[in-house]
Amino acid sequence: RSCSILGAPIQTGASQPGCLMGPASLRTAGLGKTLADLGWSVRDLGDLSIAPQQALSHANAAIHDLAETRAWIEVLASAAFYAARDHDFPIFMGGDHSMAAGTVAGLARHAAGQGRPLFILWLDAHPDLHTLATTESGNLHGTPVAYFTGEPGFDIYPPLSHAVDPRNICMMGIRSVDPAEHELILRSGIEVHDMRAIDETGVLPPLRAFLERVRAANGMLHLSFDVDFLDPDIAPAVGTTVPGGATFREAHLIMETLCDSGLVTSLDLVELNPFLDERGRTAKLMCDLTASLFGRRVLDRMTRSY
Ligand code: DIR
Ligand code: MN
Ligand code: MN
Ligand code: MN
Repeated sequence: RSCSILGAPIQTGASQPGCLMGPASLRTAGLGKTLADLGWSVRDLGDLSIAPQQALSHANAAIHDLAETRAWIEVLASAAFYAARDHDFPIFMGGDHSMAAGTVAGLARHAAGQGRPLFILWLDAHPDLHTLATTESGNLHGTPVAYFTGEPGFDIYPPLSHAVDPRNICMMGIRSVDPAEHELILRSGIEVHDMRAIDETGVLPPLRAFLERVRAANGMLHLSFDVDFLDPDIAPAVGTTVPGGATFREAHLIMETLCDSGLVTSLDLVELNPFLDERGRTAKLMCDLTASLFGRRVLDRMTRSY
């Protein structure tokens, strides 16, 4: 089977610079070779870029870098559509999480063309459910889910050709939710398993139930993986760490179970900020988790010191 890796060095949606280096860091950690060693035919499509932008202003004065982020979303939506058309399994290397507004928009268009629904597994400390009106930080990485589910108030983002049904989204690892996001979760019907729920049940029961829904609907499944889903003790290289995240084994078990299901069709690896890392350990961990998703088994795992 073929996979592609595509870099999106976008950092304008984040609170601090550094995600720009995410794709280079994942390549340096050996993402392409890791997947090739697992038997995949890997195509590196290089990095996307945007042209210089004229500033855009918005009624919500907290918002920063709107023009650049909008341009990235537009470029990514098109690139994701073609990557999904041309490869069995596209991987999008971020870059901050605002890029998911683009990747998911493009993947939703591709899925609609296949006559299949798109499901999203969102692994994150945050639900990223702000609209442009509700974001208080002005960091647009807090907005992609509201955008791609078709919430109003995104007139300045690229027009969305196909919205994702909120009932087709499952979030795990959530532990930092702003009041406006909480309200939208309750209203939208997004399935949210916060860290307390995971403490109580473990990751498998909710994950298996969601995968059954995807299978029953013959859905395509996109995994959007924010580094801050993981506990900061094992993954420090992210600008918005939140204590109490997923453990090493919880994260690998999710990837292994997703691999067994055969249902995942695309992946975002986002929010890696190598400037905050300790000798590349977070990049290596993200590579190893991707390896579990792509078929590496515990007994095959190479010895690596974190
Ligand atoms: C917060 C943090 N909800 C915001 N969001 C983050 O800025 O809107 N998302 N860090 O990944
Ligand atoms: Mn395809
Ligand atoms: Mn996020
Ligand atoms: Mn997050």
